[in-house]
Amino acid sequence: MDLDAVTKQSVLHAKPDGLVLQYGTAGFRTKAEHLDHVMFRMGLLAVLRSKQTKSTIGVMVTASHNPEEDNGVKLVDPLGEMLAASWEEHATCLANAEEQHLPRVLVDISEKAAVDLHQDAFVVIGRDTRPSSERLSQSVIDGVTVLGGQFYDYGLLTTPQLHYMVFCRNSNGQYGKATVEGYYQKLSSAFVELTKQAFCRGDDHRTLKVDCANGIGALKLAEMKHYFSPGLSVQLFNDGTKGKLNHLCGADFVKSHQKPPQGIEMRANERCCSFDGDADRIVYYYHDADGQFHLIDGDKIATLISSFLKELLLEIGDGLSLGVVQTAYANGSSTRYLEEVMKVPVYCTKTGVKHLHHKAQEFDIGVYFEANGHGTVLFSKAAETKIKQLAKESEDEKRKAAKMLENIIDLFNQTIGDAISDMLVIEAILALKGLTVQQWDALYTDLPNRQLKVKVADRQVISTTDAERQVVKPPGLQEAINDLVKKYRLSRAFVRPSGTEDIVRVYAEADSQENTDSLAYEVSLAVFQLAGGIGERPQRGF
Ligand code: 16G
Ligand code: MG
Repeated sequence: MDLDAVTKQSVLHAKPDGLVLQYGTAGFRTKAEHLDHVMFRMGLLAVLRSKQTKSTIGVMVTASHNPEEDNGVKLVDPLGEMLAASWEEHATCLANAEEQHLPRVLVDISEKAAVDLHQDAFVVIGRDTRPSSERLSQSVIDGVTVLGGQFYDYGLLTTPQLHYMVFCRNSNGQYGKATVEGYYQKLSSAFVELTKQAFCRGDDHRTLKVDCANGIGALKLAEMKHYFSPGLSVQLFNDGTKGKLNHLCGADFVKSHQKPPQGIEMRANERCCSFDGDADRIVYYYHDADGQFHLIDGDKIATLISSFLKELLLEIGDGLSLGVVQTAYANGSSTRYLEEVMKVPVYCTKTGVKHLHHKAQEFDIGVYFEANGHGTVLFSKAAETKIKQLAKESEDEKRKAAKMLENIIDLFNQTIGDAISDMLVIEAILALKGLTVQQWDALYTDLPNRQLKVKVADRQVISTTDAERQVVKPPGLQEAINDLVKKYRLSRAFVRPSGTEDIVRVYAEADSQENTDSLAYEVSLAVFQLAGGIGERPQRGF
């Protein structure tokens, strides 16, 4: 390591005095103007991680659903997964080191992680459409270069596309070709193959309206849509030509406000969906004939997908295990439906894709979705091998099911939730089952729910256990929540410190919206009183 060169370059990417940032649930995220030094340093870190793993590492510049003025960065590990937890700590140390300590911190990390400094390093870089992203990705490149790493800059990519590229490169192309074209081809040929039956039945031309959050998803879907037409035609809205990124649109807006985005024309009973700003989240929705809005969130997506998979698994009858992974935010009705009606085992993990992803890896086929629309399906190597074998050898009906599963394996992005890939799977299932969006929605009825935020002096005073469903500290808070929950029917509530904002989140569910809102308010008040609330007290009726 040429530490003198690092010191010299680092001056050009100086850290603002006193700024402390943490590698959170999905990397660093804050106002773009504070991130130049972080980007440079993540370039340095990616080189060390690449040397240590002897693999290609990814760096993605995006702040997902956050406002356009923000930005962020996350590293992608060799198998296309999120960065390992021990390296998140290294990332935080490196980002916060004062200029004069930078060389020492680099040496420390290399020693602690036993990095072989003679090893070559290769880093691939992607970025979203934010105005600041191009400049910030140049700072990543500066960091990579000064430590002697090689790089390839993909330029504009969705987050899941970058994850895909990393995995392709580290699997010697076995997972697919590490180009945007390769991504389009892999997904669309699996889609076309899977839907052949449905589309030749005559219910061909299907249309879907997609709100692209004025983000990168619009560019990529516009390039890709010719690959899967005429079976499916997608109409893009909020494609970035007029509106602002994530402003009054996108999956996060639709899910949290439970209303349609601006800038989309919805007619009664038309199927619509929204991506978030970096296209790793998707939610569906529609207006019924009475003009009422219906949201189909990640829970209902997981239900549709797992019931389809379960049918195929019964058909091939090979004892492959299927499990569904959710978080505490999953609507109680979805969990009940999965467990009691579908008889599928359901597990709950902490919030954040990496937690769900790791749990899902325990099954032959692991379906994971957060209610907010992050999710995918993972197939174990053993399951994949078995399915491929059955698709070649077994008798007719079995083979048909195995072939479908084979296409589904290719269609799901196995590295991380991917709005484009999820959308294609959902569209394929709806077409094959001949389901309308209303029929899908009617699988179960969501319990009324409410999410609120509470400001406290230090959100770390709250610690939780049981996949964030129980508070351990401060004392008395869990007991207070228990007493409040008892007042209502079909009720549930939990609180957790946010991993991305300086607030505590409150979630409540009950038999009616009125009761849910009361419960959410009362729990917020308990947090405010017992966990050091600041500013205005929570108000009833918000
Ligand atoms: C991040 C996570 C998302 C999670 C959210 C929770 C990834 C890629 N993203 O956006 O999964 O739902 O954080 O935010 O892991 P919160 O901690 O502020 O509630
Ligand atoms: Mg996102």
